[in-house]
Amino acid sequence: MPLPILYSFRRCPYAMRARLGLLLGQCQVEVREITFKAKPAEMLAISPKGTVPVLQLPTGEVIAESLDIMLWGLHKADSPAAQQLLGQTTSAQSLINELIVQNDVEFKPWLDKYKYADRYPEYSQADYFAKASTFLVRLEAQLQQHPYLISPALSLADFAIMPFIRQFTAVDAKRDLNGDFPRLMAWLTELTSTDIFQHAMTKYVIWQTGNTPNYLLGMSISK
Ligand SMILES: N[C@@H](CCC(=O)N[C@@H](CS)C(=O)NCC(=O)O)C(=O)O
Repeated sequence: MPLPILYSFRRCPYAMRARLGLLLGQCQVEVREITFKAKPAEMLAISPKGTVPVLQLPTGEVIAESLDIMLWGLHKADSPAAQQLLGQTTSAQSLINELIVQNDVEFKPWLDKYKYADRYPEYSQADYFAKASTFLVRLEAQLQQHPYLISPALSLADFAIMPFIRQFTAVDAKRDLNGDFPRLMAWLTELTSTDIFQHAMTKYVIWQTGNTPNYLLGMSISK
């Protein structure tokens, strides 16, 4: 039985969240690491927009949005653990969705401008930091209420958002964010220390037609 194929890029936060979702959903997929300089024709043929991640199912269906890949993986798992991650109540589900939308629509564009401030001279890097921080303030407030973003238990929101907070902290690794965002920084350290994240960050050689396949195997959350 052929496996789904995931076109991925190790350092892309969207691809990271997709890999995490597939791991959490206990899905077994073939991973094809790409390079942006030479995107594989096989990937462009199924997803001409050319972004990663892209998941190609054995049925031919193509999922080319990271959040949809996470949702596919978790719905496929159909387990109590996956249900917990997806949110047990409609209010949990809507908070998960709201936080992820704020991450993707509002925070990520400010993060990109903060990271590449020299390309956006309208404002200073400090201004972009301040704009992006609005979201961090909200996450810090969430984490004051419980250990994870929406409740005492991990959810899709934690895994979908964490790669972007990690990217934000890496822009200026010398900047200490523990003073302003102590809970968020502890949360980030905890999540990036999990086996599942370490597994999601496995290094693969760039895929080429005919390569020996690399597989991502599902796993449960452990530290
Ligand atoms: N909305 C997409 C965004 C994916 C995305 O923008 N990925 C970036 C890498 S982090 C990409 O593939 N960019 C294409 C390029 O740089 O050529 C998703 O959630 O999957």
